[in-house]
Amino acid sequence: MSLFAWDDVLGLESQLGEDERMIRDAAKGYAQSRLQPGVIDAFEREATDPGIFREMGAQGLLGVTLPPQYGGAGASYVAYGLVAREVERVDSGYRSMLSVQSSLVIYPILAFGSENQREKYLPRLAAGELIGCFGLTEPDAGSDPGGMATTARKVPGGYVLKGNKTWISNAPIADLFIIWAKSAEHDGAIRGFIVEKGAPGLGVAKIGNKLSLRTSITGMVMMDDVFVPDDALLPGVQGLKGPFSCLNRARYGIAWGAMGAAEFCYSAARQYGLERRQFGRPLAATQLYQKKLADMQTEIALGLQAALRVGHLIDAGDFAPEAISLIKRNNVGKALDIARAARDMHGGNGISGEFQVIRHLLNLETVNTYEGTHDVHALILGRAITGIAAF
Ligand code: TGC
Ligand code: FAD
Repeated sequence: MSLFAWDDVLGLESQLGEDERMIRDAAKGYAQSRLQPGVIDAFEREATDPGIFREMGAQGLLGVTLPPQYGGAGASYVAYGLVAREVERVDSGYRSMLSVQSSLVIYPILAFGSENQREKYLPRLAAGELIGCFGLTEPDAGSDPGGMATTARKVPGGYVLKGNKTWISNAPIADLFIIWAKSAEHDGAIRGFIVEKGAPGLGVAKIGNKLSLRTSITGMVMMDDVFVPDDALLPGVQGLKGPFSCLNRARYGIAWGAMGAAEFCYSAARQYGLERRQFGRPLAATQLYQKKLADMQTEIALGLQAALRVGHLIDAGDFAPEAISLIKRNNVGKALDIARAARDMHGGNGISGEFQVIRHLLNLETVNTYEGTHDVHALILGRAITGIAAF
C-alpha cells in the first residue's frame, strides 16, 4: 500500500493525539453539515447568524483550551488549531467569530480576570450564550495600538471610558466588549475593561459594504463617557502585553485556519482539473496545472507542519511570540497565493461564488491584514533578527 496521500503528504494525521482527532472530527462534522450548506448565500447577503455562536458553543468549539471548571474542554492548543482549520475550510468569517470569542475574549478573562469575572462570564461565553468582541484598533491606531487615544478616567466606584474603536469583529451583535484603554490612574498604562452591552454612552455601528469576510459582522464602537464599575477592570495585566498575549493565541489559530482555506482551494482546483477537459484531455493532464498543484501541496504540507510545531511549543508553555509571527505571516501569505492560483485554474468559473475559491481569496485579504499585517509581522521578525525596531 502506498504511503502517499495527496492531501496529507507529510502524514499530519499520524502526528495527532486521539483527543485531538476527536475534537477535529467534531469540528469538521459541524462545519461541513451546518456551516458549509449556507455559506454561499450568507456571503452573498453579507449576513451573520448570531445563532452560530450557540451552535459552536454546544459543540464545545468555543472553549477548546478553557479548563473544564469554566465550561471548556481543557484540550490542547493543537486541538484549537485543528478546529480553526476545519471552520476556515468553510469560511474565514466563521473562523473569525470563533477566534475572537476564544482567544480575544475568553482568554483575557481567564488569564487576567478576577475569579468573580471568570465565574460570571466564562461558562456563558464558552456556551455561546454571550457573544464577545475585542476592541484594540482605533481610527488612528491600527498597526500601532500603542498610539491609541481611548482613555479610562478614575471616578468614585469605577472608571469612565472615552474614545472610539473601529474594525471590531462581532461588535454589532456583542454582549461583552473587551476594551483596551490608557488609564491615567495607572500612569497612562493600557488596561483592559469588560464593558457590558447597554452601558450608557456605549454606541455601536455596523461597518457595511465589506467585500471580504462578509459572513462575519464588523463594527465601530463609540464610547462617550461610558461608566464601568471598578470590577470591570481586568486586574491581572497592564501594558500592551495584555492585548498582545491574546493576539498570540488568535494569530496562532489563524495560521492553522488559513491552511484550512488553502486546503479547500487546493482540493477544488485538483477536482476541477480532473473533470474539466480542454484540448481533448483533462486540465490536470497538463504540466502547468500539475506544477501549480505541486506548489499548493508543498506550501500546505509545510505550513501545517509549522503550525503543529508551534502548537506543541504553546502546549509546552515555551514559545517565542516571533514563532507565531512567522507562521501567521507565512501561512496567510501562502494561502492567499494558493487561493489566487485556484481562482485562475478554474478559469471563468473561478469568479463565480458557486465555485467558492474567489470567496476564500477575498476573505484571505482581510486575514492578511488583521491581527498584524503581513508586513508588520516581517518587521516583528526583523526586529528580533537585528535588534533594531524598524516600525
Ligand atoms: P513593544 O514595545 O514591542 O511591546 C510592548 C509590550 O508588549 C510586550 N509584547 C508582547 N507580549 C506578549 N506577546 C507579544 N506578542 C508581545 N509583543 C510585545 C513587550 O514585551 C512589551 O512589554 P513590557 O512589559 O516591556 O511593556 O510594542 P510596540 O508598540 O513597539 O509594538 C509594535 C508591534 C508592531 C509589535 C505591535 O504594535 C503590533 O503587533 N502591531 C499589530 C497590531 C495588531 O496586531 N492589531 C490586531 C488588532 S485585533 C484584530 O485584528 C482582531 S481580528 C480578529 C478576527 O476577526 O479574527
Ligand atoms: P495601517 O496600520 O494604517 O496599515 C496600512 C498599511 O501600512 C499596511 O500595509 C501596513 O502593513 C503598512 N504599515 C503600517 N505601519 C508600517 C510601518 N511602520 N512600516 C511599513 N509599513 C507599515 N481590530 C481589533 O481591535 N479587533 C477586531 O476584532 C478586529 N477585527 C477586524 C476585522 C476586519 C474585517 C478587519 C479588516 C480588521 C479588523 N481589526 C480588528 C483591525 C485590524 O487589526 C487592523 O486593520 C490592522 O491591525 C491594520 O491596521 P490599519 O487597518 O489601521 O492599517
